[in-house]
Amino acid sequence: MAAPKTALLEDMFHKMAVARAIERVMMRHTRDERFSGWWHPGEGQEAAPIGATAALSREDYLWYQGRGSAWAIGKGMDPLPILGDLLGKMVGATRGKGGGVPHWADYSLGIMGEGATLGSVYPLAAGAALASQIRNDGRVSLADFGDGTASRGTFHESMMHAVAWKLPLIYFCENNGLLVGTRTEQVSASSDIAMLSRGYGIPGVTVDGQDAIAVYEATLEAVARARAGDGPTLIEAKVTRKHGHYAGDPQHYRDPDYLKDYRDPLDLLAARLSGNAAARIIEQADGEVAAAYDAAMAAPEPDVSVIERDLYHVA
Ligand SMILES: Cc1ncc(C[n+]2csc(CCOP(=O)(O)OP(=O)(O)O)c2C)c(N)n1
Repeated sequence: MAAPKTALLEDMFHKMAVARAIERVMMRHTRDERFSGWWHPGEGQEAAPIGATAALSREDYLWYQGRGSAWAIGKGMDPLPILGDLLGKMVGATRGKGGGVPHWADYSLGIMGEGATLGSVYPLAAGAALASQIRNDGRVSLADFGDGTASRGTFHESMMHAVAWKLPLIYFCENNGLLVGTRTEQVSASSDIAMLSRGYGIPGVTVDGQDAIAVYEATLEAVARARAGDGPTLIEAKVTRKHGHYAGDPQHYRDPDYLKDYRDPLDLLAARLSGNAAARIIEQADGEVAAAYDAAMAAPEPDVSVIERDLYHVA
């Protein structure tokens, strides 16, 4: 496979730096007791979403699970609608209805929303993949989930049909080894999620989830397979959850030295950029996020006009 071009590497790095800056804003905002919602930190896990979404086209469908903001950033969302939702403002992607939890969606970018009820992403993504297959529109669906969520029945139920019908679908697991404070091997027959693919006869790919380029290349192959009509791929990105399950989590369940082998995904990608590109991009990203935060803070609260928007109704 040809090495990714400089413009792509810089774009991925920029998106990772934006997601990282949002992390800092949200951690600070939570510490200052100004945040009424729940922030599930994604720091350290940015390479997996950014590498994976770089391999998707704008039209492809994404369902994400909701740690950090990098899936939405990777798929093309700006920081303002993200922060706007977290802060419960009209400028948010759902006009503040997320109210502090990540429910960003933008159908024009293929961002179909978060699977906050864990395991909901699989049948939704499989349904969209089935629609794409019927319409023959060439779109691929990606369902992002955590290792804990691989144990949901919906994983297997959707997989049965997705494999039988060769749906253009990617099962993308971010395996950080933890579900809240429980280690995966305490509650699951296997902590290697990729091997679940064996029962279904599809490729199960394990990739270094700290390395955005490795994730990008693995996802490109899965996308090509899906578009060619060869069906689903299961990708398992091994990642590190740097912080607690939620901002403020005291993490009594972890050894104090759990980060001794930590490799930061931004550092790994920065090493592939030339000159002062990394420093320049970080400064730019920090400025963009600071401006978006100020704009979101200054924006109006949702008013009653949004109450009935985005709801289904039967006429
Ligand atoms: C059906 C359902 N059960 C429980 C929860 C509460 N919950 C939120 S995140 C989480 C842990 C998920 O672990 P994992 O899938 O490994 O993702 P991670 O948090 O590690 O990114 C749980 C149990 C939920 N949101 N939905």
